[in-house]
Amino acid sequence: MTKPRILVAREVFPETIERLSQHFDVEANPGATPFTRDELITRLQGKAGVFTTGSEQINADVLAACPDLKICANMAVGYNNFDVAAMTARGVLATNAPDVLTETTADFGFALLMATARRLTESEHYLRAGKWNSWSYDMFAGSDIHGSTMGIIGMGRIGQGIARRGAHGFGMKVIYHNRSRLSPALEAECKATYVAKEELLRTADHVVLVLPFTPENRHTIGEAELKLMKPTATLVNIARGGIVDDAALARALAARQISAAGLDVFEGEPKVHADLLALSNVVLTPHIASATIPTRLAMATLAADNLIGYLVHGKPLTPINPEVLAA
Ligand code: 8YV
Repeated sequence: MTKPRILVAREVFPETIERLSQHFDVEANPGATPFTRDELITRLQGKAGVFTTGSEQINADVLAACPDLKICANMAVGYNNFDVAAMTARGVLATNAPDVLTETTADFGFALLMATARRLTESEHYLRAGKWNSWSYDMFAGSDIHGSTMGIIGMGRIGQGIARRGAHGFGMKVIYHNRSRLSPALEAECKATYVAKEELLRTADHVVLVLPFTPENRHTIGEAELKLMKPTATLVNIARGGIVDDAALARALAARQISAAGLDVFEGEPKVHADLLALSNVVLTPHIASATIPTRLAMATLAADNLIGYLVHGKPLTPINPEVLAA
């Protein structure tokens, strides 16, 4: 029996390719760069499935040009690179990779918060540049984590992980804003209090963004929201580029309207706004919140198992549009 043909759009672990090759005729991206849109379409001809990352845009045009495609399996929990409505309309299944990255990503959110509040990278650059000559009472004085108020916008699994770390590990007061309130039991477990977005922005010492990107969430934090924040506050974005208006943030940081920011995601990444690059009160990392080897392997394995689950057994593990299965 001939095996179904699939495309792996980005370089991944050899063991993931091996796992997929047991069931499929696999074409893998041989290089480290993403395919262009046209290249992706060319390589998807005759393919029943594609293993994607956040780099591949799967929209109505791509789907129309790839009539053999039955499933797109994202190696990411976020799936704003998928036009899910267009996929559902064409009967193409979409899957993501939730849960396996929750704790690793929450660890990183906390690391970025601490690095930002305690000016870790700025002070390291100073030391490496040979500028450290003596002690001074306010040298790189930052803001406290313990005992402070953390405001989390987006209280899904990762937001809850950050809340637990803050409340249980650092004695922080945790407030949150989300589309819907958590159950009383979950609120108690996370020691988190639901508040309106404006109240969160006005009262939090540290604002952490962990919400998914949707067109409605674009610029959740812009000029008006930054004006509400305390001048001593820090802002951390581990969600998606576009949730923050990066140009407005750069202006607010330059004017010390807020104290500092920690950003793992950017509008138009991998490009980063030149005004952010020029500032010292911002910690910048290249979208690495889920980047530990065990977690990235678990994400790749889940994406692979979704392809195997659907194309071989008719049962994907984590479908985004399960209505395709019922059709
Ligand atoms: C991925 C992510 O590394 O899971 C997500 O949503 O943002 C990251 O963990 C990235 O999207 C590559 O797929």
